[in-house]
Amino acid sequence: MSIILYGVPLSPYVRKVRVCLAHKQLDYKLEIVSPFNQPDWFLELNPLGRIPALKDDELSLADSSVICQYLDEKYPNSASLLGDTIEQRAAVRWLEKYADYELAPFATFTVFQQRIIAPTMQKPTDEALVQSALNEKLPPLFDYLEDYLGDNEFFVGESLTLADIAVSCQLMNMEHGGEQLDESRWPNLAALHSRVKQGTAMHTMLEGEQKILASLK
Ligand SMILES: N[C@@H](CCC(=O)N[C@@H](CS)C(=O)NCC(=O)O)C(=O)O
Repeated sequence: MSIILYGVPLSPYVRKVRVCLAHKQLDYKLEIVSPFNQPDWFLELNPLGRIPALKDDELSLADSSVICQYLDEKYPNSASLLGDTIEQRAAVRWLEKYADYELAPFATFTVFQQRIIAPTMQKPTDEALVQSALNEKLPPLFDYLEDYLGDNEFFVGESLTLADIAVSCQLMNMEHGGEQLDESRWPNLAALHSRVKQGTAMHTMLEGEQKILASLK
């Protein structure tokens, strides 16, 4: 078995795959490919030019959801991250999509992008855009997740799934952008994020991410 993951650690989608790989205790090599101006060879792995992509021996895959589902099914050596029943698996897919396509535009592609990435490209931070994401766009999305979660330990079932990981990965980028989830307003969601962050799979890689973040600043 030889797994290569292509991308950068600060991408929430790359982080999702890394947490999944760590959960499955799979060895892999992280080959750094930036989301900007990828080399031509990378477009053969993902013609859309987005990270992450993954190679497992002869197989190459793109898209974090596709990759995580593949890893879960190919290596059933630990508890499934996809849910146990058909109903649970549907709920996990919904919440993962919600995180990847609804939270991401604001948590990652606005707060993180504007505060951390834009300055590295000599572009000014559009703080009005950040404030609109924080005050108008994200709160209703967090309200929905807070209600969905209730006082359960995990979004779906009794153990960690890709739903928890995907949501937490987006919150992590918001945090990297200097914004914590308000725990007085969304206490269950904040507690879930904190649990996922402290889990060994995520915890071990956050130290490395903090170093990269410090170097960018
Ligand atoms: N749905 C994709 C989203 C991946 C994605 O948007 N990655 C960003 C980096 S965080 C990227 O590569 N952006 C470059 C681009 O869109 O050209 C996934 O889950 O893998």
